[in-house]
Amino acid sequence: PTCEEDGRGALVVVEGLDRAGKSSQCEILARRLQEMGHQVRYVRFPDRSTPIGKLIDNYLRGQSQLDDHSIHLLFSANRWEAARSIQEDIANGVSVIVDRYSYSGAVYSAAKGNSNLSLQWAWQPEVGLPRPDLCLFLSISTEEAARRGGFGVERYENDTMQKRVRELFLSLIELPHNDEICVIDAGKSVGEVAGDILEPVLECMKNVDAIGPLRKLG
Ligand code: NYM
Ligand code: MG
Repeated sequence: PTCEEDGRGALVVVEGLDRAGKSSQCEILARRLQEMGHQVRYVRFPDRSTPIGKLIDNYLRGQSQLDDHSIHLLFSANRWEAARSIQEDIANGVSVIVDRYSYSGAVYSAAKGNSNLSLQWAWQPEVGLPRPDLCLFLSISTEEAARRGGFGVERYENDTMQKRVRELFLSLIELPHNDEICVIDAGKSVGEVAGDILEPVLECMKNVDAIGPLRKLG
């Protein structure tokens, strides 16, 4: 039995630093919602499986060099190529859980020390994409993130970058118009964080029909 036979699904985004536990939490969340009878799809960005995603994957693994603006626009294009199917799922009553979205897109590019990409410039290609009904920001200190395992080998996985990313995330989520952002203390245990996430997500899924149709990012 599904609970949203007449209504639309919810668009729920999970954001945060590398090693905040986003992917584990998205998997737990999607499974729990399915067990409760909801229709759910789990999507992650970058989606490395598409032709654009392969360019991104090569870049992140250091196999290619790209201009900062170019790679930024590829990350955004990777979301745009998925936008229609997300919209369709939502309209058909399927809730979509998204692992990283526009906030990561803007913040990581603007955090690059050697580029001059402003947060404002970096946000522009996101305008018009499906707007999340809820964004969960998994908040973790850079020290705790570092304790969870050594840095990976990909670009951006270093201390300086992570510190800047955290600051920019915090400046974004403090903007007054971003009322759909919910900050979660991701320093707790996996089980505790999963519990803390479930509540606002269920609340959001209950309320989406009052929100009306899926909105667009402005
Ligand atoms: N990243 C991710 C960006 O720089 N821009 C984006 O738009 C997105 C979605 O990719 N360090 C960065 C953040 C991560 C890296 O993501 C790979 P993941 O979730 O570690 O696979
Ligand atoms: Mg990562």
